[in-house]
Amino acid sequence: MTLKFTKYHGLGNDFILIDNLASAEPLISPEEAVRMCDRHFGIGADGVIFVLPGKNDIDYTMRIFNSDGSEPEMCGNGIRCFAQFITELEGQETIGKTYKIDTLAGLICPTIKGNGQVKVDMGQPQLKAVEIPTTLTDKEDKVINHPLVVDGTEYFVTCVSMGNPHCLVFVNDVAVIDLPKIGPLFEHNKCFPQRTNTEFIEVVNSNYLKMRVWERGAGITLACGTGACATVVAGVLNNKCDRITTVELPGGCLEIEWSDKDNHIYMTGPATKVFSGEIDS
Ligand code: ZDP
Repeated sequence: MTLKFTKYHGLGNDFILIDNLASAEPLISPEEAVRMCDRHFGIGADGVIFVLPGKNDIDYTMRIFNSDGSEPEMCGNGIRCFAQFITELEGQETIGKTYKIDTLAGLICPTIKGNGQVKVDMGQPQLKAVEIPTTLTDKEDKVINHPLVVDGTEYFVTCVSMGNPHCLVFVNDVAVIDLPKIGPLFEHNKCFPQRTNTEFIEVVNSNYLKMRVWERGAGITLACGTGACATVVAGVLNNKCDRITTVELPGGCLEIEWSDKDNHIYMTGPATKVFSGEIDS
């Protein structure tokens, strides 16, 4: 079968987008997604994203496979790429238009801002241990600045779910963190039954944070949208940043707002088309 695809990236977090509107199930299997994401034997990407039909008043449904074939609930950079790809499929880019997208993390609403920028209502963060999920504390309790020993070092972690799990760690200098070594030890730590994304964060000032990420199912990536949102939530909970803060990732910056009016998180950043093509699958 020949499959049409389009490559997009959000700050270097790159995805293969598939027009899957003719079917309610992804056109390819997780195993095929792993092959397509391979940077030597495939197209190369951090994940594959499917544009599926919506139900009732929902415009579209988004599903994602990570580069290891696992399926995350949500993807922040991915949904910006998704929104920009929809404008391409629809044949017009309406600035100010908001889409209702169904995800495994619930309803997520991106708005087209023009110049490739997309602002996304990412919904509310979940903070209870059972919602992350983590066994670090009692089910109903929050995990804020909680000790966790990994590889003999004691870290203080805050846990936030943006639909997908995040473990946030404030450090003095993100540059010295040995991500390939400790990232997997956080991801597969037994206190995270669904594994976890892990972000290391340096406070530059109260409205500017630097972050590096080890993603569940994808490893080191240049950016993580849900991770940037979770970073600002953790920063506010630990009195380290304002509710409106810039998060600098290796691939560039995202503007994040945790609104005190509706408790929703708003993320603004770019989605950039790279190329489109066809692959024999
Ligand atoms: O939760 C997970 O398994 C993540 N790897 C999903 C992808 C998250 C992403 N980097 C983002 O921007 O939120 C795409």
